[in-house]
Amino acid sequence: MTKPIFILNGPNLNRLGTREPHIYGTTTLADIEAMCRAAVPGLAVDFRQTNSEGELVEWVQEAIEKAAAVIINPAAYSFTSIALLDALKMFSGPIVELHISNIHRREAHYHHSYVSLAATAVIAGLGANGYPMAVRAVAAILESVA
Ligand code: DHK
Repeated sequence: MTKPIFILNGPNLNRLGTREPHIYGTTTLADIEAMCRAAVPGLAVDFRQTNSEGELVEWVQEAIEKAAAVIINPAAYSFTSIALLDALKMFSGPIVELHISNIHRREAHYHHSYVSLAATAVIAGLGANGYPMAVRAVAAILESVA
């Protein structure tokens, strides 16, 4: 696979490790990046985080030409951003939406994700382990269509 998988992370995920550990655990984003890079040996991974909605939209636009697949934890923008949904709708490859926590078991404002309307699949509630699982799932999808 020549094109990398883009793994995009939204707002406040740079604080993982100390941020509400009873919900998000103590695994840092750097740990998660290492888990993703180790998940499928030889698979190219482009791992990024931003607190900016506009930058997340620009990265999804960049993925249209440059990525084989997108794994995205949009964090709070999942529930607010039609701009992010519109950008993801332009991406033709597999899209896995990922949440560390089970958003459907949390407060009501976390129950409706716009991003899910463009996602191939959604992973929620598996903690940091959801990330390497998403990488393996995406690799299997890409293998099956190769
Ligand atoms: C992360 C966030 O920052 C929240 O806004 C979401 C998501 C859940 C997560 O579980 O990874 O609600």
